[in-house]
Amino acid sequence: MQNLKIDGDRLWNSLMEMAKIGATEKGGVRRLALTDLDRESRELFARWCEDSGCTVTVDRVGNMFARRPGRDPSKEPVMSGSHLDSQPTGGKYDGAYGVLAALEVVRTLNDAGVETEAPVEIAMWTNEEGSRYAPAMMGSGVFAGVFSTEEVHAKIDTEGKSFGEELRRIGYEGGETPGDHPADSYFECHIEQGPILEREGVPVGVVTDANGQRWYEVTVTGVESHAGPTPMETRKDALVGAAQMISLVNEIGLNNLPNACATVGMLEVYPNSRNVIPGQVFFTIDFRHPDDTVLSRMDTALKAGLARIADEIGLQLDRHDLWYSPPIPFDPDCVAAVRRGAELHGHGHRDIVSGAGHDAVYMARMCPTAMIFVPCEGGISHNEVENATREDLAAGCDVLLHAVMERALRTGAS
Ligand code: HGY
Ligand code: MN
Ligand code: MN
Repeated sequence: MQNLKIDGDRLWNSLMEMAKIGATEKGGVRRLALTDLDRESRELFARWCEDSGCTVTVDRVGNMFARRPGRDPSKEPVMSGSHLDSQPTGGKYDGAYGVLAALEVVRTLNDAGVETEAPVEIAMWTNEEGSRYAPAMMGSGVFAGVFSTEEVHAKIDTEGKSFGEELRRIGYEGGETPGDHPADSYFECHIEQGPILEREGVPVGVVTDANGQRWYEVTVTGVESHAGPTPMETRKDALVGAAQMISLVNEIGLNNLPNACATVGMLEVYPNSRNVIPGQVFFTIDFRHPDDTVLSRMDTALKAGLARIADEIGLQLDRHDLWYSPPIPFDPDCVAAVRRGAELHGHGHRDIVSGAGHDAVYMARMCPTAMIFVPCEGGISHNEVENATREDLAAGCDVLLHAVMERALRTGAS
């Protein structure tokens, strides 16, 4: 078992093949959840899994599972996977690496004729990104019982298309009840999406914890009027209010360093005409921190600050607390298996906390879970220039192979 290694070229070629689906001119991918491109990536994934002897099932929110049988079908599967949907200006590796690294583990086990005790199963989660349909980690969230199938199906995108109708349109509303699918453990490979591993020259990140997140949607309403004759002192300018609120978000992030992150990613101005004082502004807020107490403190400061600014300018404030995903520790035994995999394969490694959310965050509620990070160039992700090296991607996949085999070859009660 110890000297078994994955085929790095095959993994790389699969990544490049998958990256053709939704490829953008700048070298990234645009493969939004539940679009025809999502369907195309699912079909390629399913074909590759079936070619590798797996049986593919789909649940009611489109999560896909490709199971490689083990000697004992009564044992719960050792799962590994990630997502294939991307950001609008996403990269080739965010998500796809975790799905295709899991497939490479299956292909390697097939080549070596390894029969595991427990089944090995690849998971492909619907709408991890939360870009077209918010919040993020939606498919794994339903699987973990955080969201209901019905509430997720009812979500609508900016064009008014519902999750459920789009899922049916692409043909991926399966019959399995989400979460009715026990698992022994779950491992996810992912690029770090931050600068630490590259900066330290370390190829493998042993992910011990994941940040907590709080997402908000804010609508500020003032009075739209003529930009010319309306005196400054009488204005109720929604954009001036939003601008002060956006500065507040940034300030809250800076006041909670070194681990806080605070981002306004979406902003819509109404009526968005150069000579009309904006009457309404919509924007989103994304807070992150590994310590729940600090995340709560950021939440309190935000709510007080938004109300103060709205009051000072005489604006109506509507704040929707969209999503809260608490910080989580990953399973010590699975984390140790990842560390052992790195050591056995002679790959440098260091413990690291995930700044990004991942499906593993919700799988950690269902079974022992851990993650494996590899560096990405400049720490850049959610950007079409996202890049990673063939060697690092292979190193992370070797570690995944070890962790999966360690769990799936165990005999006796799992
Ligand atoms: O937002 C996140 O952390 C993830 O990319 N969905
Ligand atoms: Mn991702
Ligand atoms: Mn992402």
